[in-house]
Amino acid sequence: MTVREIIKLPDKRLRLVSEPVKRIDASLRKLVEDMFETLYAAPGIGLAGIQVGVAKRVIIMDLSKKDDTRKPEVFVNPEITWASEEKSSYEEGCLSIPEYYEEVERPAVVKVKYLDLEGKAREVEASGLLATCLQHEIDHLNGILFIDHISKLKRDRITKKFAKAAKTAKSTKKVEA
Ligand code: GNR
Ligand code: NI
Repeated sequence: MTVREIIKLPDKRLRLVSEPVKRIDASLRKLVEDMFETLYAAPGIGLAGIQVGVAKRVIIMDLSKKDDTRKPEVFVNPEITWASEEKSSYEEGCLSIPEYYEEVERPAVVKVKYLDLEGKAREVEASGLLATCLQHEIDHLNGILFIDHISKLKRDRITKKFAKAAKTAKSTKKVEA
């Protein structure tokens, strides 16, 4: 198992629409293992393939509390089949937008169909943190980030901040080299 690098804003790959998984094979299982290693190292509660640079429709999650038994969950080709009218708001963060947190309003309850790692079709009705996290991760598969759900003013501020930081890092590297 290997911790992979998490790609961050302003990396354009975060805007890619990921491709459906065609076959659940050894390479997908290896990707999932590495994603868990990466998630636990971060640490975070969910991760989409594209965050480690792989544009496949796979997400992983572990909502267990610190020090509790781990509860790894894998969702292959997840699709929202129903979303409640009722909304709920949660303070979100993203490993690809480090150290930025903002309230995001989303449907409070969603039904999601997906395949498990054995290729078995499943459906879950999710509420609370699971609903939030599933929607956040499925957004990643469609090139959408949580900052797309906040005001343009806040989004532009954070986008510019990360673009500037990347530019500075690049010029610093040149001096070091
Ligand atoms: O670790 C994460 N925490 C989190 C908190 C609130 C709402 C969503 C998330 S997902 C995030 C990890 C991540 O960036 N997944 O894509
Ligand atoms: Ni994220």
